[in-house]
Amino acid sequence: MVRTVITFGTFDVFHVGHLRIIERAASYGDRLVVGVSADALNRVKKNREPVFTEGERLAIVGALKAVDEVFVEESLELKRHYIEKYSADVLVMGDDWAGRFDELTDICEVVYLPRTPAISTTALIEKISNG
Ligand code: C2G
Repeated sequence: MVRTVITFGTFDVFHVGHLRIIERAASYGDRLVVGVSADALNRVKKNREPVFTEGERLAIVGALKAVDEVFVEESLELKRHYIEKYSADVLVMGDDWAGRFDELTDICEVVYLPRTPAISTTALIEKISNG
């Protein structure tokens, strides 16, 4: 039996914290599916335009060795639907979301992994714009 892992994120201005969570997520199974937030979802969630478009973010995440399949995550409320659609056995999320998806434990395992310290898209945008 193939064990499928699913994870979600915006993955804007792709950095090593993103890479590490994707690689750790992949280690929980045989196949990793990643939901990449739509531009519209990102506007609602973070109140800003992503630096890279959803097409670009999908291409970057989809090219990673650890990733088998990518799709556009249209809404935060559709996790159950995506887990069923991709037959995921495990949902992996960063611990900034700890506890938020526990209601899904009736259909899959839910794992929260610690974030990589001291790096974020927001900090990178600030660093780049301040020169
Ligand atoms: N991450 C991490 N370490 C960092 C930064 C991010 O481990 N230093 C993880 C986050 O915890 C998340 C993933 O990388 O699991 C993607 O991060 P974001 O792009 O910030 O994702 P977010 O906007 O939180 O989207 O449905 C849930 C959302 O789509 C998650």
